[in-house]
Amino acid sequence: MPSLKEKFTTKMVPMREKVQGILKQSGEMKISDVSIAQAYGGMRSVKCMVWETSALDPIEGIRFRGFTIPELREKLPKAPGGEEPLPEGIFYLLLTGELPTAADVAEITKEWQKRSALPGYLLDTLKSLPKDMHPMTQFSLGILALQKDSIFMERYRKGMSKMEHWEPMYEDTMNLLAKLPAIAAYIYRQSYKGDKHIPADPNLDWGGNLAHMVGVEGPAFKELMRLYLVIHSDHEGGNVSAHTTHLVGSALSDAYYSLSAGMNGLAGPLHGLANQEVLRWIMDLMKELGGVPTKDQLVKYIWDTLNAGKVVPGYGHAVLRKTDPRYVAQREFAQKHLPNDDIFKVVSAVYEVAPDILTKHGKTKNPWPNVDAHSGCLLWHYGVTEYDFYTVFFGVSRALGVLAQLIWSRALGLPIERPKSVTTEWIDAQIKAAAAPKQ
Ligand code: AMX
Repeated sequence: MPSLKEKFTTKMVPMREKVQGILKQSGEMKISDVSIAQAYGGMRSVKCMVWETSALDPIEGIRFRGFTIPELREKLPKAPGGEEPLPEGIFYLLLTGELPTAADVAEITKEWQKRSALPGYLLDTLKSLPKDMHPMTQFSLGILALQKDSIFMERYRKGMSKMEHWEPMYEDTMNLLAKLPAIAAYIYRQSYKGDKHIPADPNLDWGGNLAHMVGVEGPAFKELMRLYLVIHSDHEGGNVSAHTTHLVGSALSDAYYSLSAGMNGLAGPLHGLANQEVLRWIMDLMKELGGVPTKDQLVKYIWDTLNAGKVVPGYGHAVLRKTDPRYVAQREFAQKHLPNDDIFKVVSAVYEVAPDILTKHGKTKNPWPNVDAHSGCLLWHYGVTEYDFYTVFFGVSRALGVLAQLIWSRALGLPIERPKSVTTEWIDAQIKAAAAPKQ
């Protein structure tokens, strides 16, 4: 059986040739056109970057290398006795474009276990941070601290050809991914569990071990972690965490610099931090209304949120125009494992009324829930109630996709990213020139 690295090289060589051929034969063909509204409006729908690992359809949602979430829940290898896909499998798929066998996945589990020990200097860095520092800040700093061991930077200093860049990027990615569950769990236990830490279990997979080291035992939470880490892994290239990782990496900054930067973007409330904001909003709601609300109470609460000029967290999306399939997967998990949970009842009740209210409100282009509307309710159910931590789980998962793509970006030799910006004065001049009578 070829190792993951060997498998990747069999895919890389023909792909390089393919891209070179495309550029040579069709490089001048137009695939996008940019309006003034798009330039001011966050570049929505402007097709100007390449991302191999996943693609997002506004109606259908995400496909990872062509596979939908229900397909992956069926086809990716599972833990013994488990029903949810292993995150090691999605990493194999994102990197190679092929579904892994159980043996492929077992090899990645073993490889990541071998590389998972946290160096003393990293633990000292994490220990030195204020206990009340936001977990995402700690997470980003922890990833950045590991840059000291960057193989890419060491090899770059010594001198390597551009065609070799992917190889140290692969090694750094494997080292970094291997350590992320332990970093996340360390931050969690340091911040909320009296600095008492739980060592990894060598018999567990990557996601199962994250559940174990956080301190929640039992098979159901391990299954949740596996599903969670699979579905949050990638969402094509234009979202803030993916695009940031890609942009920073394009300067040949290594995996540590790039991912740490991406995590700073994930920590924004309009992006990954929305998962904690959803739980905060639901907790405030339940406190104010004395538990699970009636429909009328909930409708009024949502209107009050909107009339106060705030967003309904977990609803809306820059690309999606239907219920996020990542929401649906989590809803199915809740229906199976925690159908009578009070917070799940609130999440479901919001789903019944919020799309209609948001449509009547008339601002958002997408009144449907995204991934973050559901995840917190599941984590809370199993006892992870410190919702400021939730985005760290998202970050551990998102690393799988953005780092797989970073290896591809170096394999394809993609250049430093440098779009053209313009000033309002320049735009004004274009408008005037277009309106001027033709000579
Ligand atoms: N509640 C209230 N208003 C909303 C809204 C919501 N959930 N979603 C969008 N709007 C508003 C916008 O704020 C904007 O208002 P403005 O014209 O006054 O500026 C208007 O509707 C148009 O926005 P849009 O084009 O529909 O969305 P967008 O592409 O600009 O932003 C997103 C997308 C996700 C940031 C936005 O829907 C939002 O703020 N949602 C709530 C936060 C959230 O759930 N974020 C997580 C997204 C998923 C993820 O990245 N993890």
